Amino acid sequence: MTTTSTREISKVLVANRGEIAVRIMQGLKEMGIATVAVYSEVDREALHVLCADEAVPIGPAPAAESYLVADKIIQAALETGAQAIHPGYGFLSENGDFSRAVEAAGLVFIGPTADSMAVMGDKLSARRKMRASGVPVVPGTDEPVTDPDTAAKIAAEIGYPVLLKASAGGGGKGMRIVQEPEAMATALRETMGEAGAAFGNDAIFIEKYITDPKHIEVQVLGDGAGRAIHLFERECSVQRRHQKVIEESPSPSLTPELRAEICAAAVKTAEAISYRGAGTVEFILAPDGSFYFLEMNTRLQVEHPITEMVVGVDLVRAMVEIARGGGICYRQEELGQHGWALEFRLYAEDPGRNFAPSIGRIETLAVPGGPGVRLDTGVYEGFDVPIHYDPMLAKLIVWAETRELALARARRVLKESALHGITHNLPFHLWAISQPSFADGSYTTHFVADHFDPAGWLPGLDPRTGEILAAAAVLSEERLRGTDPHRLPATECHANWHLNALRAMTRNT
Ligand code: MV4
Repeated sequence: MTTTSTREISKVLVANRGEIAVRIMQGLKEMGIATVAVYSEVDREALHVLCADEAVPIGPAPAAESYLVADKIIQAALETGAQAIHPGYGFLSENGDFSRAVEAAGLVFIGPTADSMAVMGDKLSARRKMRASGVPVVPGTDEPVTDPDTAAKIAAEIGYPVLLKASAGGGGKGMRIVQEPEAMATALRETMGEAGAAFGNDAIFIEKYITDPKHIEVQVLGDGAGRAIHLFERECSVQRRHQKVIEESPSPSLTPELRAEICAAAVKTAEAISYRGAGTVEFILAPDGSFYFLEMNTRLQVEHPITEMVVGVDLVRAMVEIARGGGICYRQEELGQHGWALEFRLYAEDPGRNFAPSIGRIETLAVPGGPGVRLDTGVYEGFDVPIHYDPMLAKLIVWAETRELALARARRVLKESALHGITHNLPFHLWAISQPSFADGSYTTHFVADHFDPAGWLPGLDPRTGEILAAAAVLSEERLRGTDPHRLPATECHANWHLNALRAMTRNT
């Protein structure tokens, strides 16, 4: 057993922006820990800056000149007297050089070791580590393949179709499906070229291509000394262009037996690398019920709130406790899944234009409260959404006792929510949850590609315009009829326009 020294953490710098920076600061404040924000020139009035006790400017808008500059961030922590840095997700969160530099500066990095990041950041080394630890990996190679004839020979053994994957890739970048031997040479050359250019590493490996898989991931916490626990699974199969859009927990696809097996494999993964802090082990679940390790994300994830709601934990607090040297603050035996949670990512994007990002000022952001409703937001009314960063604005999370009730609650909350000033994907979410394969839980990673038709999507009319017109129509009709607009029969209109219309008329006027 290692003796874990206890580190004082009473002030933390959050090296991030947007909703995750806000979420982390909320957790820190509840622990009585002071918060320091960093911000770029366009983020001077961003929500994470307004939420922090102190805020330090770190440079121009482009992330490469601000949120990705390790030295400036470490300097800000030292100057403000923070003892630790929480990296959030994205930016520097999975950068081993950053975590090493943080520790070299005498600060605590609230996350895993650089060694864990290195093993999992390289898909081939992760595959080898998992195979050696007895975690199932997709049938394929454990060494890079460069020669097309060797590649074709391996593919013939595995059986077509196969997938070429870049060892340095991830999140769907640097992958190619090969359907037949004739296509191998070109595909291999192209994937190697792309990987070399994108990641500075052209190592490619081959895996059997699993058709129509589900994406299941398991939340873990490790103590950094070889012990880990799991916090059950999330299903993240609603994605487009390898970006998740809706996640839920539990997964509707797992039997209790399969759940136990996958969660045990995730614990084995974390323990095999003496993982420290919060991490996520991703698996693909094939239609025949077999599951395979895909990759491990060595950070707090976007979709962590659904685990928090179903398991009843605070993952930010757990991360800080581990970083302090206090170990894992939950015991496996006391954890279970209670009810059902769904997360809807609110993006500033136009579903009708291939989900192209949109910009503008948030004119209205009104999400109803009520039981089982959580909004993790990085924006507020009056905020100009900058073009420089991720277009995700906020996450709407709902919890209820059962999946059916959670879906009913989600439908109500999505309909009653108003987001004006930018084009966004709230209507997409209403569309998604009303699809039969979503409603019955049978959806796979091909859900959006198979069912969503951008050509049939409504053109991008500014919703505020539409609602003000609708409100004017309601009010003039009311004047003629002399009745109360609140008593109108509820119209099953997908934007719940009469409620939104009243909001639109009474806000910012
Ligand atoms: C796969 C796969 C099928 N077979 N590997 C996509 C992102 C990266 N994490 C790995 N991915 C996949 N790997 C094999 N052998 C299908 C995917 C995949 C996918 C995985 C998870 C979530 C969404 C996905 C969408 C398309 C493809």
